[in-house]
Amino acid sequence: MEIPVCSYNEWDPLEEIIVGTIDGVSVPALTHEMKAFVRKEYWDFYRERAGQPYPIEMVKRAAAALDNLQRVLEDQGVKVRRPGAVDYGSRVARTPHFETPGFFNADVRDVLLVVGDEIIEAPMSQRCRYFEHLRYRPLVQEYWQRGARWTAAPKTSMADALYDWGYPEEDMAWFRGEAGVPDTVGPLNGRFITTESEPCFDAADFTRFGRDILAQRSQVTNELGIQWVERHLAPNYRVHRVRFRDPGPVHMDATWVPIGEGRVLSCPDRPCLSPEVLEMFQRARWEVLYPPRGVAVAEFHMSSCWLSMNILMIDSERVVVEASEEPTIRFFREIGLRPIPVDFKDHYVFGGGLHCATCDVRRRGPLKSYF
Ligand code: DAV
Repeated sequence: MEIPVCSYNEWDPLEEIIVGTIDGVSVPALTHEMKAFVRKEYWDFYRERAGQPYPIEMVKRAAAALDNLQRVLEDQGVKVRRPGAVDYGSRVARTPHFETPGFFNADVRDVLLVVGDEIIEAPMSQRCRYFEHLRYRPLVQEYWQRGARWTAAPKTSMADALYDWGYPEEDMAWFRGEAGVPDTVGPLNGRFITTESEPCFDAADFTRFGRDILAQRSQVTNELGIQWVERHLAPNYRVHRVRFRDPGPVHMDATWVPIGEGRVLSCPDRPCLSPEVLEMFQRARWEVLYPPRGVAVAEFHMSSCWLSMNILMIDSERVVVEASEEPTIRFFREIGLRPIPVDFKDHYVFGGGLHCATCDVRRRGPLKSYF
């Protein structure tokens, strides 16, 4: 039986991918942990509309962007799978520990971590995303029935103890990639919105380089979550902790982004602060490249302009990039890549770019040690 799932890195030739679906999204409540995620200028929007649908035009445009991405990928010879639509209406998610109106965005990369032939469902940490894995279950089960491995990491309870309730609101005002952030702010000072009461992680805080996987302690991933992945994947994979100068780290895929064997993009606003990791890349003669700042004109409710580097490699030559990011497109041409522009900025409002909204299922290439 041919294994339907196999991917070890972010750049081997892509054969099959999941593209997220946005239908059924509703405005999440501005819970404590979401304040470290949503830009302050939008807090009132989330306070006033929690549980309601987003403006229909906003959803339609994002859905069209996702459909368009599917077509572009298919034109490049990639098989695309989509999760089915869900209709949870304005239903409230209720567990023994909390209740909250839902969210369900399209960012499958945060929810599923594919390592080799295994699909790991991330336990997440934001209450509005508690049930998000359910959207992918029919697809994941199908892959499992065809021979893939399927693991659900211990589901985070998201009880009150998971959150640092004294986390200063003024620290939440700093946004990812802002200049001039004092060293005393939250994560820069070792303080995060999530505690260590139980393991939690989002899949997008892990970046795969064959046998080596980088892991970031962030607002949504804690040290226990990293330990869970580390011990689960040992001894076949080595997990390395990495830190960046980021006052609100959430996901690594607009911060440290490999584009092929030997080359990684580093966000100029969020330099790597881990000497051991930098040394590991230097020793293996990897080139660290600094892309230009994003320029897309879009509503960034939950992310920064650096979604420009949240790209998707079809192989180590073809890079799918947002069509309005002209400086980034030029940059890719200059370093010898073949950019494939796709109009995707209408999806940015829901927090994710081209990498966030997708999840590799199969890339052709062996498991290797690059370091
Ligand atoms: O730059 O705001 C975006 C990554 C979201 N999944 C940023 C990080």
